Amino acid sequence: MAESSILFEARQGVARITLNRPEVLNSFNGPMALELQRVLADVARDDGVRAVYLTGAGRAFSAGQDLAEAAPQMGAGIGDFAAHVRTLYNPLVLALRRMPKPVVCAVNGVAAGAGANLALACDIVIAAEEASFLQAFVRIGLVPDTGGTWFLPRLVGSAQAAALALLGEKLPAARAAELGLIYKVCPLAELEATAFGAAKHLATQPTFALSLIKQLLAASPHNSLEQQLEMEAECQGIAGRSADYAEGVKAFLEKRQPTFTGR
Ligand code: T3D
Repeated sequence: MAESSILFEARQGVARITLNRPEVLNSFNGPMALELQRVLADVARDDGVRAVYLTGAGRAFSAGQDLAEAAPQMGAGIGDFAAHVRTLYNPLVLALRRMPKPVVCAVNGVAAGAGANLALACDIVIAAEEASFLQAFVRIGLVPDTGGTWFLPRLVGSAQAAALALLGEKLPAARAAELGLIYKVCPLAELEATAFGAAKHLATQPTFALSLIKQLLAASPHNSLEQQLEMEAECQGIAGRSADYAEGVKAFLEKRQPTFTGR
């Protein structure tokens, strides 16, 4: 039986998701995108999972859309790219952004096209020094999708975003970190320990508060200062009633480490 294009396992409170079509650099065909949508939906609902770890098998993170599937000259190709993007990629971006727990992305190699932008949709992106980011779309006559035109200006400012999207040059991971596109880089040999370690740590933290922090950060670019202050007050009201807050304060006063349950 063919191996699944998405590998999944949950342990120590972390859902480990691996893009698994290494022979085509983990590029996405339809079934793979739909399978990732299904796994993300399951993970979002599973209270036993308190952090998500996303990476790629082999030497790449993901080369984006499988161009053999998309090519018009090969069979039917993809008739309606707009519908294709709406049904396959947009739900993936929204699932990652709305995930009520942190998502750590370990970029193990090249991340191109939709693959690059899926990484940028994650909360914390750690890349191997050997990895790179490539807005490959323009090289084949397409526009950035999968949230690229939303994430890039917000992460690196409009001047860098324009150059990345229009030139389609390969951006080495170290430069991506310098620009603020990603959190940090580390040697490939340390990527698993660093990024999975971060996910394991997050899985022990106050998941409910982490989810509220994600909501606050997501709302921030659209809010005035007054609106954001109000939203912070509202979220603090909710967080202040959580079991994890009670435990956090109790542990502090008792001079011990807290045991958060995510509630
Ligand atoms: O609805 C829609 O379809 C529109 C949505 C679009 C979303 C998008 O993501 S558009 C952008 C699609 N992606 C690309 O244009 C990137 C294409 N790939 C590359 O530019 C290069 O492969 C890389 C820069 C990513 C890596 O280069 P390199 O030299 O390390 O590897 P390679 O030799 O080019 O690739 C290795 C193999 O993977 C090769 O196959 P082979 O020769 O060993 O049999 C290559 O054909 C295959 N591969 C790489 N990328 C893709 C791919 N096969 C299918 N689709 C790919 N995207």
